[in-house]
Amino acid sequence: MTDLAALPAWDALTAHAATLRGVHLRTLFAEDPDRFARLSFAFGPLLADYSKNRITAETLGLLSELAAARNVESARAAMFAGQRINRTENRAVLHTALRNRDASSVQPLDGTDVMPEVRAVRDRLKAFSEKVRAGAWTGATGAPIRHVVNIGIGGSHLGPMAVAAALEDYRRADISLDFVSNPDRAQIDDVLKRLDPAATLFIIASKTFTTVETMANAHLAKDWIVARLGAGAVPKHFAAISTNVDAAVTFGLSPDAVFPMWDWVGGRYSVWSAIGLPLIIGCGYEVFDQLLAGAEAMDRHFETAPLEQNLPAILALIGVWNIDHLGMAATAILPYDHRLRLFPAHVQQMDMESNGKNVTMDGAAVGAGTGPIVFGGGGSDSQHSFFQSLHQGPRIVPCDFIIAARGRGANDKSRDLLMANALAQTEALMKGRTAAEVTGAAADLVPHKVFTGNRPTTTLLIDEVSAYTTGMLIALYEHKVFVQGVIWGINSFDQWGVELGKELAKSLEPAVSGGPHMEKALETRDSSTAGLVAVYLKAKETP
Ligand code: G6Q
Repeated sequence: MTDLAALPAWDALTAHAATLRGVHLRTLFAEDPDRFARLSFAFGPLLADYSKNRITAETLGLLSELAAARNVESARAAMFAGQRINRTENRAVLHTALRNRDASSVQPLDGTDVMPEVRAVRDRLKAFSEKVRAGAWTGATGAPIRHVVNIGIGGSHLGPMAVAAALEDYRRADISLDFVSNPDRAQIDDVLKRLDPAATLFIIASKTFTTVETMANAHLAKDWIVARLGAGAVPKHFAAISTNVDAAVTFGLSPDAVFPMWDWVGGRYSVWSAIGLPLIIGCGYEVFDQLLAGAEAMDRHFETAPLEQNLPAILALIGVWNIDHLGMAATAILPYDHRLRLFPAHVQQMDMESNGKNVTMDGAAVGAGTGPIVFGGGGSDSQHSFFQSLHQGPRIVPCDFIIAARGRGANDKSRDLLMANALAQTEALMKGRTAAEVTGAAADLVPHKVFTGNRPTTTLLIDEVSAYTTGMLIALYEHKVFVQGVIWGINSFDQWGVELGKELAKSLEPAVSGGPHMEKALETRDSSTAGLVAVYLKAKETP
């Protein structure tokens, strides 16, 4: 693979960035009254305004040349065709098949169509969730299910949890939904003390069914059921989603309540699979289907639109420009909508786990900044905490503002307040405030009240937070991350950093538990790690 720096398009972008360095966004807006119209994009219920980025028509032209030089279109085709583009794990990447709702569509993988299996699992999810919702799948005592607890972590947790928050207005009020991920038993204990065991269904969500945090919580939940309802109750109070169906059955689950997933779905891309079961029970299959429909619409757009009119590609290329040519290493995701408050955590995992890499597919150094540091939070709350740094900090952080024009339910003044605040922030970050514009301040205070502005933002305005727009938004970010990975030449679909954590924790466990193998487990450890283990062992003995 050609080095990025050796590409004429990369050089041209570097030179172009130098010419734009002294140009303020205020000037770009003043010079072009049509800037918003030219640099925004409407797609169904979503409008993306990227005009408040430090770009011109020339920037977008050069970025298109970069995309052509990196063969983004053929990489996109390879993903949709089910090629094994996750080369380090020799896997295809087919989360798009999971939201393919066209009854006649075919998704070949190594010569076999995966769609019949996908449809069969959807049918099973629908039937199972309907039984639970109708009270036909009961607990062991015959009580209807009134509490669902998802036990998972990472990709088996963040996606469904973020979507559950987004779809709160669709959820049945008489079935509570909790998400447990932390092996600190304080979390599961806090949840369990509110629940009636006879009416509780646990969903063990684990692609591998070996993740230690998830398995520890699954065993705590099982012990809790067994202690209260007896061992025979387990099959009625547990469901599971895994590629490791045998392990789930061995755990004690009824085969009817085990739903498969496939190695061609990455954890962070799996909310569309059976991992969506808590959502389906909470909201009903039709709502889940609308989530898939929104994502499917984004897929068709991404798959077919030329890159210059392709929203995920445009946002991806602007991101590369900000990171690599303007030197902005982070990005903030700021939903001004309570329902989307967990969206930043999901995007954070999706982006940082996918593109937080420094070698190309060929194992060479990327030679550029890759995936940004992603953080964020609900816009209104964040405005009263870390926004100070976004406005006046020395590091410029491009921000995505996400706003819904309507609330589902109450369309009162609160919506206007959200909108006014979000737009005011994007305006302030763009314009800043010069010393001459500071009024009524003593001279020594003026520098404190000056804002440089020229800070890039993108605004995503949706009509409302529906299942459909939630699906669209998530798929938009997934494809954006994909395009960026292609530009950097990295594999966005492995996660060796996560695997490392899993391995290391396993090797340290004998040391921290102070068992007979402690000394062996500490033999090769550095003095800091060994020292901390020693202090820990002493502290845990102290009453
Ligand atoms: C996601 C990652 C990671 C994974 C968790 C849970 O893409 O691979 O976050 O989802 O480690 O893994 P299991 O689902 O196998 O328990």
